[in-house]
Amino acid sequence: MNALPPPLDPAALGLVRPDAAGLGALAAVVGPDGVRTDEAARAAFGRDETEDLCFLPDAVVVPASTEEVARLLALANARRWPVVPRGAGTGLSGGALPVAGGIVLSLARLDRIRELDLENLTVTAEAGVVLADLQARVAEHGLRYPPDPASRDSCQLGGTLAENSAGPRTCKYGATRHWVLGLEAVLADGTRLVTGGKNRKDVAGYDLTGLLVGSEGTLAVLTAATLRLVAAPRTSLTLILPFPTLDGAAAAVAALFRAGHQPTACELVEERALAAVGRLLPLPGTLVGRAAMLLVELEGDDDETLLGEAAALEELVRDLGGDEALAASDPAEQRRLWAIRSKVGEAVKGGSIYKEADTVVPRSALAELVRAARAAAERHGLQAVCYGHAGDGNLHVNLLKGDLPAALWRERRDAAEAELFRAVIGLGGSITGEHGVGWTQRRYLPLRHPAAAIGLQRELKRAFDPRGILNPGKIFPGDAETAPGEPC
Ligand code: 2HG
Ligand code: ZN
Repeated sequence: MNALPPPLDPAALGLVRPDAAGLGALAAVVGPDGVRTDEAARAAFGRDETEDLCFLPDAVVVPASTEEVARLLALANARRWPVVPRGAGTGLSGGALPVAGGIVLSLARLDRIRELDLENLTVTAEAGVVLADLQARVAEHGLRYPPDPASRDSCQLGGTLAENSAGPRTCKYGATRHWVLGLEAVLADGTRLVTGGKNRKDVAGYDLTGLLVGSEGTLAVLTAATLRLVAAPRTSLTLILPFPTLDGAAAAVAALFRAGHQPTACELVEERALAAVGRLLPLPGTLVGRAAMLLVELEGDDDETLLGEAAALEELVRDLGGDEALAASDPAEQRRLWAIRSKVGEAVKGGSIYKEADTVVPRSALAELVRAARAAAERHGLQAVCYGHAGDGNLHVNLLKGDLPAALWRERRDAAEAELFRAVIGLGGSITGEHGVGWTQRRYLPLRHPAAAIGLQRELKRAFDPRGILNPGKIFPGDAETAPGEPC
């Protein structure tokens, strides 16, 4: 069994960790190969993509059907075991970390695309389907499922539903929630729940589908979803727009939407992020030493229209002090330009322990957000590196540890991050745009919501999960931690 105490004491939450007899009862539900308690599995499922955090679960359980999910939740609820639903573990706010021990429930075996309905333009798929596989399957029919987080090649549909995942295309299409017509879910006590369906409109009662999407595994286990599809555009053009000033880049973001452009993506990389990515791959000369760049993706059905739109955009950018654009419509060349944006995370985080703040502000406050991030970091002797989805006002701010001793890093990190989030709220923003509150942002929830709104959300949690077995310790602040995460 676990040598380390879990950081949240399950007993304080009214929960119990499964003992050997309990694990035997689980095996009776999912079969002996559906339960893993070996060190390797516990270590692998004890971490996700969130910084350097790791918390060992007591067991990893891998059911093969919704029926098995229902039976194992009924058992866990009766015995008050913590249950942490998990997709591929690509989350960035610790949503899938078993912080109170207990069971990690992997949905990986629920991996069927149940139906592609070409009449209604919907697809119904199970939680364990890898997002890129779903996208490829609908693309065979000239269709698109628009949500496209950076983790598309490994993340599972269920994780994207639980986190209401977003990514670069959100400025045109909206996040995952906009594309979900219905859900199949299992409640904490094992009750199966079906919400919505294939109707494009349905205002009968509260919107449970909308509530469950983005509930971070705390209200129910999502096992399948019916999703809306659209026709895929036939052609695209990628533009890189270098700027000598941050304010110029920020002004261009506001101006291009005001002028009626509707890019599929509008991404920003500021100078420190550019410098970091320049250490990983060769940057085009025009980007070296620039204060910022925008990456804009235009999509449509004919090249001529896109070229006309690109020319208008370039003129607008020049008026705001921007430099000459780089453009690509050839897929290989487009991938090369996109790499300058998509490799930033790897470049920034590769060299240092870090803390990521997933900030979002109204688009008009983008430049102020970057300045606030830099100021908060510098006041505490740290460096902030910013990049992300400028079209949504959503920037990922990475605070870097560098070679600071661990204790000093933790102290400075916490102070700088709190200061940053206070500034973000002052700008009318929020404490997370797309990565979720999870474990790492929960202490900041009271900055974002008044007590009455948090109280109401806690009541919802109690209504869905009266014993609090589902993903304990997530979203809500205030549960006592007994220890920090341990390396494992
Ligand atoms: C992105 O926008 C993703 O690239 C990941 O949201 C952000 O680097 C990250 O952590
Ligand atoms: Zn992002």
